[in-house]
Amino acid sequence: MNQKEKTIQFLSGDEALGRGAYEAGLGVACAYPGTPSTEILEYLSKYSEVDSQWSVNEKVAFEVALGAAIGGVRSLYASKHVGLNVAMDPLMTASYTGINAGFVIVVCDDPGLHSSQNEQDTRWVSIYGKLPMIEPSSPSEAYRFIKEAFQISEQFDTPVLFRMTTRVAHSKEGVQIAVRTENEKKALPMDISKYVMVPGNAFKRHILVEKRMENLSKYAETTTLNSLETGNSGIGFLTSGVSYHYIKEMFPDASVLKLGFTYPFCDSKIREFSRDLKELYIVEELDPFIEEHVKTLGIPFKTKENSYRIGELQPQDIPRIVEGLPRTEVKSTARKPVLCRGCPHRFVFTILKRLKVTVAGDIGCYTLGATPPLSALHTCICMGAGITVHEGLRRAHPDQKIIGVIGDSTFIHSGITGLINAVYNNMKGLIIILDNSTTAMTGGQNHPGTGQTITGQKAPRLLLEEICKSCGVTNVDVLTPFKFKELESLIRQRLAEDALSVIIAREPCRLIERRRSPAPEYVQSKCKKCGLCLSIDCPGVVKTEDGYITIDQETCAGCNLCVEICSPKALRQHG
Ligand SMILES: Cc1ncc(C[n+]2csc(CCOP(=O)(O)OP(=O)(O)O)c2C)c(N)n1
Repeated sequence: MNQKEKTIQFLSGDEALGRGAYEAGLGVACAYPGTPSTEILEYLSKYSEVDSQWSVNEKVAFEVALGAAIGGVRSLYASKHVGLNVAMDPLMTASYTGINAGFVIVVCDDPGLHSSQNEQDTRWVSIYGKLPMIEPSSPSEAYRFIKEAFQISEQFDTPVLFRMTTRVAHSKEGVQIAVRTENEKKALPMDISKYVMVPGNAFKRHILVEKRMENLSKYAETTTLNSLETGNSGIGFLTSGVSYHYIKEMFPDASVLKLGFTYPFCDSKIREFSRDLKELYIVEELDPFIEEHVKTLGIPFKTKENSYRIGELQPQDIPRIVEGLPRTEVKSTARKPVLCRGCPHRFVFTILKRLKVTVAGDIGCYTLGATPPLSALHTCICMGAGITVHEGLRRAHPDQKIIGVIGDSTFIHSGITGLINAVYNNMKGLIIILDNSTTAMTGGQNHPGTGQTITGQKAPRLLLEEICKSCGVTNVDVLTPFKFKELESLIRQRLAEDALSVIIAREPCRLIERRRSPAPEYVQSKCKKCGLCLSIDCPGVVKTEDGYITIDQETCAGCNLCVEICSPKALRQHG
């Protein structure tokens, strides 16, 4: 703690975790952005003692952090839940090698799909990967538990999974902070039998992994990460994570066993807890992870019915679970997500809609090209799939007009291998890289194509056009989507050719370049009420009650896309 720092700080769960890790002597931190985990690295990057990086994807982040831990420095990996899928290959074997200095794998789940493509429950990875799992329920626990995680990692020679959820990651709390402890760097390991996972070595390591799980089970019985509160109502709750706070809010007199060390389970403690209760309830968000295990212990309990497996738990769900009632349908009042005013992606999707092509999409702001009235993006599976699913669709329908789209950060993350695959396997078609020179979806992080590191230092700038050419694509064009007509005719031309082409639609995100031009002029007498200008889904073009439109001067960024597509010429560029 430096002298200027306050001892109590108001921190989000992500920041508190970062602070705790920093104080635990963290040396290397690697991540690829993803909501709700992004702020962990953003926070850590302000400490010069921590070598922080945005890695190009989660597998790379995992391996760099693991390498540093094997090298003898406390290290941390962070990603969102789906990011861990990308890193699963090294994860499964890191469980066998173990570590040299502490290694914590932070993964942030997103119950309720605030910003994700699925709702997977990462607690299962602890069983599959044979790794301990820690689960804080609040920012102050994230701060305290992460320190413990490094100790467990070193004591048991294991990577440790550390699961956050959106509510824990993004809620804020006053956290009492302390000073950083410097750890002595350990020597580089030369232990071939431990770190070279050829079958003979891996077999022996697997035996040790099973032994480690037994030892961790014993540890689970005594660790203070699992906490017991004895109430006086005869009702007891077995829970983990943020559900604990909802229970306390709704049933303050109940007994609660909160699992902060979620896996392996503390069987004796659970048995003892349930013994004197009139009724045991298991309350957990998403999957029946605790529930399935408690069934194997033969302990009777009550729990939520299946409708609660979907979506985030709310405090008001808890009484309904106790009363055995199904979940009430949550009425969504969320506003419709829309591309920002002046967003360059809107130009591309307006063209694609006009061309009536099938578009294999990917994940980023541009996924909003799928929302009506644009409705011009037809698949979105995972990062990188814009290129590979394009190939699959074309293999299924070689005669159809199919285009693949992908963002710049996503192209570097996992699009390049798909492009090499397409070239190698003689695929034809058109890929459009929507290059807004940032990772906009997660708040505008740098990546190799921006020429800056996480701390804003200059880095060699990766040129996407050169990468595409090196992959073997011969038709590579770079064009700003603001040259609307040129871009449209280039797309038409490339679509008609019997070749594989890449068009890089390059224009910086409006949130980086806050450039605004005057709003266009609207001549109502020329307006045919055809609705073309409304079809681009721009928040600046507003339909009036009499069927005409008005340009919202406050909202309009002056991109003039509406001018481009207004065939009656009722809209014209200002001045
Ligand atoms: C495996 C995985 N990691 C991270 C994310 C979170 N995420 C979604 S899209 C995206 C990148 C968006 O950047 P880019 O491709 O440049 O598109 P933009 O949003 O800038 O249009 C990220 C990091 C994710 N969904 N999946």
